[in-house]
Amino acid sequence: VEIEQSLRVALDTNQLFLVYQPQVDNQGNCLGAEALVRWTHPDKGVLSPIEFISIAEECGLIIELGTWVIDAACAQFKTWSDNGNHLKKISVNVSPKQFRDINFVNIVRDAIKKHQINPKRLILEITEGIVIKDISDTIDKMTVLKSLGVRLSIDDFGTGYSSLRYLKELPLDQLKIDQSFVRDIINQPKDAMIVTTIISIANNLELNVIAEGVENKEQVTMLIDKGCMQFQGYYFSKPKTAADFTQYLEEQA
Ligand code: G
Ligand code: G
Ligand code: MN
Ligand code: NA
Repeated sequence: VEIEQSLRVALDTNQLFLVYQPQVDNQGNCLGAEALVRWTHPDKGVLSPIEFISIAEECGLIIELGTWVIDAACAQFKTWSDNGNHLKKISVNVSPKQFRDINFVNIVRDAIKKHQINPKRLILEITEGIVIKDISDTIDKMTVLKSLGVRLSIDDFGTGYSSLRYLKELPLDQLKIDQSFVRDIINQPKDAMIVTTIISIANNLELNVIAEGVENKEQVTMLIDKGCMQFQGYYFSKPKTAADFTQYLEEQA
């Protein structure tokens, strides 16, 4: 309850901010960023979303928080574009409750319109938890979102209730290989085989595939060898503040 009240205050007084983790191609060139929320708590300092997203979900504040995240990420993307830093994409995380909110599509539409961003540059990262609730509702909502032009990615792919059926039925654009599979890809043949399989499913279904949690060169080499051409992880960069990300983009250009 205490954290719930302070989260309410956080939303009202701008204590949340976004950091941006680069997503890169096989040359290490920046393609885009994943926006990740942080909270500067007045007493506790900067909090990770692990410490407050599930609370926000339980108390219903996730709708407002998620709306703020989408708006702030679109605003920042627009600023980068206006300054000549043309990212191919900006990814935002969408929680299951947020996705199921009846206003979700309107919220996405409003942000795109307000910030005048090309909708195909916006990637919504959705977890598999969304899908299991009600597949036909999920298909319907995703279809409406796709009609706006935005792109849809399954985050943490392979860790939830992965059903191959939804790969067939949902209008997806991207699979994001969970970091738990990438971590031991060099030493664990089973992890390597799972990653190989995810990449080949993605490539065969003409879905984009990105590996997360990439921490070293050996992992990059192996992933490229398996046909994955997009990466995110500490090997390339930790999440950066907007100011640091801007500087990083200018150094890349
Ligand atoms: O940024 P970090 O790697 O600490 O994120 C921890 C977890 O919080 C990840 O699972 C990530 O998906 C989630 N997360 C980060 N930002 C957001 C956000 O804006 N909305 C939601 N729903 N989850 C987020
Ligand atoms: O669930 P999601 O993929 O949105 O979570 C992203 C989380 O992974 C963030 O908390 C981010 O800080 C973390 N992360 C990003 N890159 C790496 C990495 O290379 N190694 C590890 N261990 N965590 C990472
Ligand atoms: Mn994510
Ligand atoms: Na993920």
